This record gives sequence, C-alpha cells and structure tokens, in this order.
Amino acid sequence: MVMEETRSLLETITSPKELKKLNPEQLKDLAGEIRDEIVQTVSQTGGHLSSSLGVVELTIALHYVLNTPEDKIIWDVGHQSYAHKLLTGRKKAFRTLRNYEGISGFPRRQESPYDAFNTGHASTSISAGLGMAIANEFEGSESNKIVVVIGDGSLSGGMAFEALNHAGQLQKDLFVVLNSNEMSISKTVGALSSYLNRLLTMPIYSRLRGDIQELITKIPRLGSPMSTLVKRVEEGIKNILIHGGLFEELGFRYFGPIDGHNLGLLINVIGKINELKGPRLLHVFTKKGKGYPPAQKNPEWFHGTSPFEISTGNPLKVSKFPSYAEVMGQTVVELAKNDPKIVTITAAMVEGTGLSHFKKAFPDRFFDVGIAEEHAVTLAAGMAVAGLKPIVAIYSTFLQRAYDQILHDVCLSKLPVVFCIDRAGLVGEDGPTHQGLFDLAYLRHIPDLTVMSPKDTTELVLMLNLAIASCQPCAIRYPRGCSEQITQTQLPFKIGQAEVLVEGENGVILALGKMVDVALAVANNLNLKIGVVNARFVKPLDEELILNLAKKTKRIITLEDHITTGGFGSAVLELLNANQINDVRVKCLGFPSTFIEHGAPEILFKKYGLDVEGITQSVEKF
Ligand SMILES: Cc1ncc(C[n+]2csc(CCOP(=O)(O)OP(=O)(O)O)c2C)c(N)n1
Repeated sequence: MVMEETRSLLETITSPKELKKLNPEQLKDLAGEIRDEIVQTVSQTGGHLSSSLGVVELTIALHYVLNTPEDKIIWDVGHQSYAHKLLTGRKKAFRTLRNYEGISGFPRRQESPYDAFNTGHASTSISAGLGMAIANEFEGSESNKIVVVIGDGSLSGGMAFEALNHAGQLQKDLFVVLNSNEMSISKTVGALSSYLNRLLTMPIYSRLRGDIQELITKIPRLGSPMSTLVKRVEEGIKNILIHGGLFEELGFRYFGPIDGHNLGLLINVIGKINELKGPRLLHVFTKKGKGYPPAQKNPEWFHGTSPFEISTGNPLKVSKFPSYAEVMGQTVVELAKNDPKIVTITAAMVEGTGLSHFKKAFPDRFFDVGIAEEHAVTLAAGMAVAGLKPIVAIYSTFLQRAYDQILHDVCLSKLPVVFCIDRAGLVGEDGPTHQGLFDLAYLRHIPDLTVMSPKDTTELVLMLNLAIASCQPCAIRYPRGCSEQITQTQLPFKIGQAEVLVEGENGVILALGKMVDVALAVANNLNLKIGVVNARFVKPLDEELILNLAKKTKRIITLEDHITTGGFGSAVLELLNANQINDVRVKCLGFPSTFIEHGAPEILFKKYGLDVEGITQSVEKF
C-alpha cells in the first residue's frame, strides 16, 4: 500500500490525457495509489470495494489507449467504476463517495462527461454499447470507439445474451471486454461460467502464459499500410491467444484470455484490438479485491461493504438486532423442515437475501440462477405448477425487470409463489438505481397477488407463515437493515387484516412497514388524539377498518416508504373513492415520484419530510 505523503501521481491526473504522459513504471505506481485511495475512501463511506480493486489496471489501460470522453467506456453494473472516477477529474471529490451531494457510487451521466451511460442494474452494457455503435454510424462518428466492460457474473443475465446475439448479427463496431474473476457477488454459477473457467485453465493458455509478453512484441507495429495492417494485427494477436468458440459462433472475434493485472500487456493488447473493426471480445482475468488482503481473502464480504477498519477489515458498526434478510433466511429454513415442498430461489444474491442459511441446510432445494431475475420468477412458476412451493427472494429494485413474469407466469395462474422483496423502500447510499421505491406501484394492480409489509422482523416471520399457508401468489416487502420488535403483535391475523395500535379521535395515521415505528413516534409527539394503524396489507386492504376509521375521524394520513404515486396511499384513496366517501380529508405521505438521489437514509428521509419531525409538522398542518 502506498503511503499518504508519496501519493503524488494521482494528484496530477486531472483527466485521462495526463495518463499518456506517464512511463510504464509510473503507471504501475499509479495503480498502487489508486488502490490506496479506494481502500481509504471506502473504509469511511462504505461501497463496492472488491470489484473496483479488481479492475484498476484494466481501467488505467483503457483510459491510456482510448480517447475518452469522445470514445465511450460503458461499465456494466458500474459498481467497479471507482478507478474510472479517480482518473476522470474526480479525485478531489472522491472522498465524498456515496455521500449526499457527493460522488455517486455508480456512473452518472449528470456527474461527468466520462460516464457514458447510467448503470446500476446488471447486464445492460452490451445493449447500450450496441445502441451507441449504431448511432455513431448514423451520425458519421464511427471513429469514436465504444468499449463495454462486463463481468462474468453480469454476462449470466439474459439481456447480455440478447445483446451478444444481436451484435453478432449486426457486425457493428463494438469492443467488449469480458472481465472474468470467477465471482459474481458469490461464486459465479451456470454452464457459461464453467465454460469461461475452462477457457482460463486450458493447457495451451498455461503454456503461453510465460511467453505472452514476448510474443506480443512480435505483433506488427501500427504504421504499415492500413489494408494489410488490420489483418496482420489480428493474426498477430490470434497467434498468441486461444479460440473462444462460443463467442466466435455468435459473430464476435475472441481474444484472450489475458492477465488483467499485467498493465503493459493490457495496454498493448487493448491498443491493438482497438484498431480493429466489428464486434470483438477481449477476455481478461482478474482477482477480485486485488491489493487489499482482507478483500482478496473474502471478496464476497467486501463486494458491498459498510465502513470498516483498514488494518483488520472489521466493520465499524454492528447492529445488535437481526436484519430482515437474516430473519427471512432463518425462518425459511424452519418452514422447510416441516414442508418438503418448499424450495428457494435467488438471482445471484445468496448472502444479501439471507438465503445462505437455506443453501447450507437444503442444498438440493436451493437454486441460484445467476443475475437472471426474469428466469428466477418463471422458474418458480414452473416449479409451482408441478407442485412445489417456491420462495423467490429478490431485491425490490431488481425485481422491476421481472414484472411480466410475475403477472403473466405466476399470477395469471394463481400459483403459490412467495416473493420475498428485500431492500424495499429507501436504500440510501446506492442511490436512484437501487432505491426500492416502486414495488407497490408495479405490484399492487396485479390481480390475485397479495401484497404485505411487516412492521418489524417478528411480523415478517408471521407473514412468511401466512404466505406459505395461503397457497396463492404473495409478495412480502421489507426494508434493508435491522429492526427491533416495535410492539407486541396481536395474534392471530389473517390476510387483509390490519392492526390498530393507537386509538384516536382527531384522525388516524395508516402506516405501512417500517413507517409504523415512525408513526408511533409522531403520534406520541402530538398534542392531538391521533390514532395509529399498522396497515400490514396493501392488497387486500383492511377495507372495513379503514372505512370505519375514515367515517369516525374524518382525517386519514397514509404513510409509506415508497413513492406516493400508485402506492399504499393511492390504494386508500381508491377505496374511499369507490365507496363514495367524499367528506374525509386524506393526506398521503411518502416519497415524490422522482428519482431519489444517493445519500444517508437519515438525510434523505429528513429532506423529503419523512422523519419524525417532518411528519409531525405535516400532520399538525393537516
Ligand atoms: C439486475 C441486477 N441484479 C442483481 C444485481 C446485484 N449485483 C451487483 S454486482 C453483482 C455481481 C456482478 O458480477 P460481475 O459482473 O462478475 O462483476 P464483479 O463484481 O465480479 O466484478 C450483482 C449480482 C444488480 N446490480 N443488477
């Protein structure tokens, strides 16, 4: 690790143009400084550490060779773009990474002209890159190169295949760099991943590894007449690299695999492939977490980390309460002990969803499909048709892409699939690509789907039991993080039954999920007699209770960790309207229908008037 006082090279890089002035030794030193800066920053801000450390040399090489921002680099997912940010004029601001009004943890076009495409969700890069390549042709700017960097995990997503398939047919000018590190968040899964790993370990490659640097120097230099040059360059590279059958069959020229930490080699090879035309794929292999031993040892833990102590890698804060994901994972194991039909599915989020417990307890009943949310849902539908009881655990933001599969494949046939929708609501630092603020809006209108949200982890356990017993499509949304027990849950409850926590005459707050706790604090703050109801269900609503309370108090406030458009409050308004209740005033509190920026949840809840103080003021005014 480079010491603070010697960190001078990085300071001089105000744009990628400065990179080109550095010699090979300086470039290597720069890689060390970048790693140091990333570790220092992420240890304070939290963030995606392992992936960013793994692509430092690749990032330097790409910016060294390309002429960005005219040439475009599209980072798939974008969680590995920290070195890119540091090299593109954001060194000074980098310590504000993921902070409110600071640097975003993902590429943001609004943030920099070097961020070619907004990313956050996986497997979009090849489609976006192909789109840009087509546009370049239309605009007559073919000399601007389009380079896509995609990981082996993200390549498991259906969109990536669709795009490869299309790009191979169109034969546009597109350069794909496939970064293999044998990891998604956990180990990559699937036949494709095995194929990529076979490419990395082929004997011919091992034989070549020692000689590769020497061989590369034999490739003809640029400057010979263009017509023969391109062919000779390609042949030269081909001679030292092996055949990537699958990609060749799809219409790509395949180069690799090469060591993604050998800076000289990368610059050489990328430079030469960049001169070629048409769809081409360079396969590099890297080590996730490279350069920071704790991350290298445990890349999964440091994939997305909270602030930590650099010397040990230990997290700075540990909650004394269990997380929703943890409780979900443990509960599903218990349920499955008594019901052999229960199976679980995750889309590359084994640890994050808490399903690692299930994987350990019932390896044969656990399915990690890779980054393939659409497939995960229809796979569950197939299992359910044939008699199983699948539980599909996916984060709210990533389930967005499986809307049609939920509607068409699960709900249309009323299949007993339980959706555990984690990270629902505001997630904070990961920003607009990751906020789980839309799920109620995309689920609530689907016929035959029950939608619920627990006030705490105790209620989550009860809802999981209820959902499995119901034998119908159910979605349970719950937030990121931990919770203590809010109040003793009144038992038993059935589908569509809300819970009155505080009686009130002047009005009532109907709160959903984690906002129940906030509503109780607000009611406590007020000098008015305001009731609090734990709504529990968004669909079906506890219609009788809500209508009675509306008639009695004449004032209803709805409170949700979701956008107000199409959410829980909208459901209550629709109910009142359908019953022609026109003399009740309703105030819907939640996030506005905008893309909520990144930042600490406390700051964002406050900014949008959804902290205890803000809600208290809204209720008083109302
Ligand atoms: C649609 C979608 N599903 C899940 C995720 C969560 N996620 C972020 S990065 C990642 C793994 C990506 O693996 P890979 O592309 O190999 O990159 P690496 O982190 O290994 O560099 C996953 C599953 C996501 N961003 N988007």
